[in-house]
Amino acid sequence: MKILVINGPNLNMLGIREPGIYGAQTFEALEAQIRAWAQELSLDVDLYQSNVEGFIVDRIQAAYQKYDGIVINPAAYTHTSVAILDALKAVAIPTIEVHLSDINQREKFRQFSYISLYAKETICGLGFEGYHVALEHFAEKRFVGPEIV
Ligand code: CA2
Repeated sequence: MKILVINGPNLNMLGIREPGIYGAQTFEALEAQIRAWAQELSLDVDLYQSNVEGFIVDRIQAAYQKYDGIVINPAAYTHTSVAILDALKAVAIPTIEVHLSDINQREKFRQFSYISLYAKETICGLGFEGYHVALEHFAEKRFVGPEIV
């Protein structure tokens, strides 16, 4: 099973500032952890990070018919990006949204997610473990096959 993990803007800065919200571990540690979990779960995983909305849209479009699932932390684009929502709908790949922090307990502007309008599930507030839970959902084949929403 092929899974694409996408991380959005500023997540590459993890561990550098705001450890109280996002933890003290680096982005490199997160990517290493995701690769290790994917291997344990026998998932074939590709990782992508970008600070640029259009590049994320391009990567999602390039995933069309090539992946069985997407795990995405769109970071700040969660709250603003109809373009990323539309790209996910266009490729119709089952998607799980992950956030390190619990966006529902933060500022009002973080409490709405465009991506949740498409995602099968949104996992919030578990830190790095949220990506593990998302990968487990795919490994357990909870969401199989494309759907037109
Ligand atoms: O909780 C999450 O995972 C977020 O997607 C993280 C985003 C934020 O905009 C979302 O509302 C929730 C922020 C990404 C990382 O931002 C950093 C800021 C300073 C230092 C390190 C990372």
